[in-house]
Amino acid sequence: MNLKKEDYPVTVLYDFDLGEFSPKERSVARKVSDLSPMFHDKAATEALIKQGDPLVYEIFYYGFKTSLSDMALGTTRIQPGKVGDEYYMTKGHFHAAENQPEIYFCVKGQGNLLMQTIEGEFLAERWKVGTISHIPPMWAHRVVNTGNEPLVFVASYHLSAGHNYGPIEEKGFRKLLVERNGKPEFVLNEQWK
Ligand code: S6P
Ligand code: ZN
Repeated sequence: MNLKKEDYPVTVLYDFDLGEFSPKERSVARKVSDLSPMFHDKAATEALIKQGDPLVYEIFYYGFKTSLSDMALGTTRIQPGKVGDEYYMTKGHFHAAENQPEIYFCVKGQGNLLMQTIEGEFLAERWKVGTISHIPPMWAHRVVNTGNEPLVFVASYHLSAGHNYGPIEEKGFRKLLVERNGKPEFVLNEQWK
């Protein structure tokens, strides 16, 4: 076997307080403006963007690419907050490769994992620290932070899974998670038809 540099094992350290890997590899930050098609209250979205466009979440990830594999590890840290009455959340996506699953592991905070098929079958899992969810192929996935502290989760997936954001940008998930009387509540998303 002719080993290349990328074929050697890699070990990283996960910082539970920060919700980040060390050393850091790549990171992506998403602000309210990056999610403007997603939040249902367009006036509240515009107002927040004008007030400084706050950070909603960051993604840190390692693509452990070798000559034969592309297993990846990501961690996502969603800030607490709302746009209007709707809690901060990830954009949500299908995988571009239709046979690709994913595992999510909640390590900080609380919230919900929303999942949906292209036909519109909808499922939500309540999350607390320690919850591990398997997302089968063909299910779109989004995480919503309903708590008062950052929600952090670790994801394991293949880089070649890719992302397909189109259907979610267009009409979202069937249900929205909004605050009613100080508590999270699901309401029907009128954009979903
Ligand atoms: C990748 C995996 C996560 C998300 C991340 C942000 O398959 O599901 O790393 O990319 O949580 O979510 P989104 O919807 O903005 O990509
Ligand atoms: Zn994914």
